Amino acid sequence: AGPEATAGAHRFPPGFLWGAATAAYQIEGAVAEDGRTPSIWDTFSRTPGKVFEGHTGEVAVDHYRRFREDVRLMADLGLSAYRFSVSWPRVQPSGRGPAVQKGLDFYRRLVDELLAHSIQPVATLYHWDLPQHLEDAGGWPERATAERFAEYAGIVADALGDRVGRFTTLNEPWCSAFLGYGSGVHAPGRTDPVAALRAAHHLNLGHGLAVQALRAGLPAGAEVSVSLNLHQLRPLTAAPEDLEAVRRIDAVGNRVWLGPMLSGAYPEDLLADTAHLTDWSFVRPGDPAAIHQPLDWVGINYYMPNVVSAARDGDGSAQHDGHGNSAHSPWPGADAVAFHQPPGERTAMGWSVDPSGLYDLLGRMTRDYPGLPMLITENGAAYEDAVGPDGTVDDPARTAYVRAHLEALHRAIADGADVRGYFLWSLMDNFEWAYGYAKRFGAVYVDYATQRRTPKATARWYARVARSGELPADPV
Ligand code: PNW
Repeated sequence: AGPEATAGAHRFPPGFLWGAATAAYQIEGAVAEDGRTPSIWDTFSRTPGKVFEGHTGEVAVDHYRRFREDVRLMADLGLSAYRFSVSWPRVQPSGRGPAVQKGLDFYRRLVDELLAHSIQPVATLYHWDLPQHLEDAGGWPERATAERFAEYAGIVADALGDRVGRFTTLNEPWCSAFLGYGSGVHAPGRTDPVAALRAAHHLNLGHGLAVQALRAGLPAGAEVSVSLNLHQLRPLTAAPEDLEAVRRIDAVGNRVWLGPMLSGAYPEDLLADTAHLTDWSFVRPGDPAAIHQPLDWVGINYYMPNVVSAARDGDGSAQHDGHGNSAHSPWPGADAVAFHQPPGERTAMGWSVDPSGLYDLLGRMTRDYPGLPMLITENGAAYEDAVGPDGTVDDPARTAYVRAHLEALHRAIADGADVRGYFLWSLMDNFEWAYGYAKRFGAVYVDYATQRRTPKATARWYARVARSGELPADPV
């Protein structure tokens, strides 16, 4: 069929948000500027052996100083929305007590610049940069951290509520709890399954208390949500033991958040799977109700599906799940499970490229939580980019990845999923956590020696999509 046959075939709903996303520690740098104190990621990245080649976010992409240039790049990309995170230790350096106005002023200036370019801000309160002071007091395994988080949420609501219309509380609490306190591949690098489960509960509680603080402090009509990295799971075979492996990973990967946040209770099977580790007595009687707050939508971060089975002789277990190398599992209570790499295309992260996982995940969410709007708050891919002799960056694999996922998203919407926007991860190359600067997810290439920004071919393609509201008929 010619272009006539397909023109308009992939048109997105009116008002659909076309965005890109970043996170404070991955882009800002300026870690000791204007009263900011260290976060757990400053400490972790300065600890030898934790991050690739000892990279840190000390300079990152210098966004704290270059934000005006970066907002211009967003405008060139045709973005109608931008998702960023607020650095807790920048606005409340000790993790408690009064706010630092200079820190808040940075976000006020950033948001004003966005609004001047007609780009709608979406602010994430917590993208993994816990003030080190709070980790020293016990971190997320302690209840007090959830209470501190709600106070911080109130500060941000007061400071930005007059100009930011959409907030999310936590980014990917699964990573915070289970990579941070379970497998230890993320900050603070602890490897204690009970601490990880306690962290999960106090992240849930922090979310619920923060939603309440945001609602109390924000003008009517402000939208409040959370971003979850839900794991789209496939059994290796239809054998009952492989379906059981899927159930276990779904419990500790997905329903540990979806249950309390959206249904008001922890799943019984999760409590049973982890009963040999903890009796969950850290969950107090009023907690499920505190966590179960109405949300305006749910943010979904999707990169790849996971194929799992019961562990068989000779299988490694948690090493093969794409979550970094650790002898310690990020799946407490689901020990005898193996992760499998399906054949086929992979990104530079080794993550498989499979947009049908996004389609399936959105179908599941639509069935399980009818009427709940969703935003794709992250989706994207790392590839080995290089600046060509003519000064351009050609990244056809990334463009194909994004296009294929947008086609899957379009199909999910056509089949009834209420998805209101899509945020590409990431606006620009940045500090990719344990991988340092070695993995590039950006639509915009950053030369780290000079901080020079160069939009990749994907950026130009995405600008066409964002401006027209539809996928161009030509394949890439
Ligand atoms: C997300 N996993 O991280 C984060 O929200 C971003 O900050 C990050 O840069 C991006 O995805 C790319 O990695 C993840 O192990 C880190 O499944 C690890 C996993 C998932 C998401």
